[in-house]
Amino acid sequence: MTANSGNQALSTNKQLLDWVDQCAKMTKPDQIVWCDGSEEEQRRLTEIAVAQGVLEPLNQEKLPGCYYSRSNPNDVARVEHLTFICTPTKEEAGPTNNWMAPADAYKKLSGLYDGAMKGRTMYVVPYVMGPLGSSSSKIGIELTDSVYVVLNMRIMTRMGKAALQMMGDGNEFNRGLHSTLDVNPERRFICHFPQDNTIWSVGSGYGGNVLLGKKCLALRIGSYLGRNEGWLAEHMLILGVESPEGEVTYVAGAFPSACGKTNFAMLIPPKRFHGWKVTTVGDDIAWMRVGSDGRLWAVNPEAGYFGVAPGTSMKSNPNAMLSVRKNTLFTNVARTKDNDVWWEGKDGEVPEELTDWQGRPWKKGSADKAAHPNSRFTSPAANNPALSKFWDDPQGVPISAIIFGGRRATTVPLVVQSFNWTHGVYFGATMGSETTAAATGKVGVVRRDPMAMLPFCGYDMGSYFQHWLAMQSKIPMPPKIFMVNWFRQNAQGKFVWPGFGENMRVLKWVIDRARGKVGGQETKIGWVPRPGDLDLSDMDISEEDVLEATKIDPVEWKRELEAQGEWFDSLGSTVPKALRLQRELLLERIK
Ligand code: GTP
Ligand code: SPV
Ligand code: MN
Repeated sequence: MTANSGNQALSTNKQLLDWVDQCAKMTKPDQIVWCDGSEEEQRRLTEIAVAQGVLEPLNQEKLPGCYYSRSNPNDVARVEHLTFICTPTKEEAGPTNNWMAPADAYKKLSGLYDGAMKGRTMYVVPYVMGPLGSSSSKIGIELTDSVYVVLNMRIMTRMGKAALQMMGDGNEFNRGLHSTLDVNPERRFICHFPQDNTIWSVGSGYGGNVLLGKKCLALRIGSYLGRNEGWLAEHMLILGVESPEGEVTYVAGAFPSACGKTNFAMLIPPKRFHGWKVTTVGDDIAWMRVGSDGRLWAVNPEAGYFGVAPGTSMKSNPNAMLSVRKNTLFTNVARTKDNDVWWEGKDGEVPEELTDWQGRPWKKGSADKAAHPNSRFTSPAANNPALSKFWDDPQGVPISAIIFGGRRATTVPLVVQSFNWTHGVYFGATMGSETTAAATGKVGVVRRDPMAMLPFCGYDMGSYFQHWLAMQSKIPMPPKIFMVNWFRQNAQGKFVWPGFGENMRVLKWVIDRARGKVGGQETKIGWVPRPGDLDLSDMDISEEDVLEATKIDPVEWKRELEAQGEWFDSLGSTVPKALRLQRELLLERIK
């Protein structure tokens, strides 16, 4: 590529031009290319990516418009230990985030950015998070030297001219700078400057580290903006449940990474629920604001799915399988002889021979996984057969229920409804996942992941809980809050609840409760379905497993509440008194 062969700036916004110029002076790219988001551009960039070996075409007959990418084996997931919140004080970032002083972070990363784009192209990627024309949406510009990032951002966000139009001459946009550098973990940092609406990412080329609109802007910076502006930026799926009569109820749900959001958002109800339909609004992130009608309204800031491939099959998630048949980028999955994709848990026979995610020959029966466990597909929302009519609606959808779900082998029952908003916030604040017998010596150790936001909250966790509590007074008609657990295990380590499509049975109770259509039974930890309330007909599950899945064991719960107290202690003095009081009340009840 020749020097100065870039294109004309697509904006006359002075602040934007100055900032791009500043970043170019520091990183010294050979050329600057402004992205317009057009199909022509996508074709051109795809050709460049193929020529560079960044993308490889897959079998175009089976998978039209699909390409394959392999990341550096040292760069296969988000790096929480290298992710920093750079607020003026450490207290603002709180005890659960890594912190660097802004001046130190800018200095350190400036050193790494110096000349980092020599011999490379700097792409200027304008994008909108949220529906175009929505007052909830936010604009970002990502400067990146990775054509892979550009092509992924084009699927995951509303990318191109529309963002520049929305921005006009304004100065309110997120400034994201990304350089892949030499993909060395020693020189990898993901730094957030909430006060400056700025993100600096170096040394990675993968997922949430580099698709800056996603976790960095929509959650870490988003949560900070949400607190200041009175809304919620959450790691939540959004789905609609449509009854045979056509009544639609919207539900948002927080589950930690790789704990089932995409699966739940695309759920296909079992035969028993003939006439019922679940539609997807979003599978990972929800931005929620109070509407003029007093309800909580949610938009999905994203435009695509960056979904976990392993475990995805026509049995577990048909809508995801149908979504990845065209115009999809696959990263770190395995490949078949005829250039199709494969991963553990995909339908059909395990192929005799594959090329694994590192490009090595792989044979059936090998102890190594052929696809990386965090291998992913990037596909446009428009591909999803279950896509909600309202997924792109500037107003969003009104949320009737919020579900918090951890991955708990013990203690937490299939479903519980909170007594009230504060108790519901308590559910979210204390959720987590348990290490299982698979990890020696650590059975039953719970890693808390409040609201599934532990790696994504851009400020102090106790203050975030306080923001959640304070939202109550702003929402005249708040959603009901539930806690679920699809992952309870029996003594043999087997999941007692079949999950996936069968989760519809729980979802049905949740929406009926939210609409006041069904009763419940009060227990010491919340409301649960009465015997018979949960529709278990035509289901392949033993009575014993149902009991195990729904059991509330006072001994386990006493231990749990004590552990929750230690969790709050670890978060320090900003944990709201109301949540500590909530714990004491629950402990009194359980004793
Ligand atoms: P991120 O994209 O990382 O935020 O993940 P996610 O929350 O969208 O998780 P996803 O839906 O991709 O699910 C990840 C894995 O969880 C799947 O491969 C399944 O193995 C498992 N899983 C999802 N739903 C269920 C369920 O209902 N029951 C059980 N037992 N496992 C599930
Ligand atoms: C998650 O880890 O929750 C993801 C994947 O959704 S990433 O975009 O890499 O954060
Ligand atoms: Mn996620």
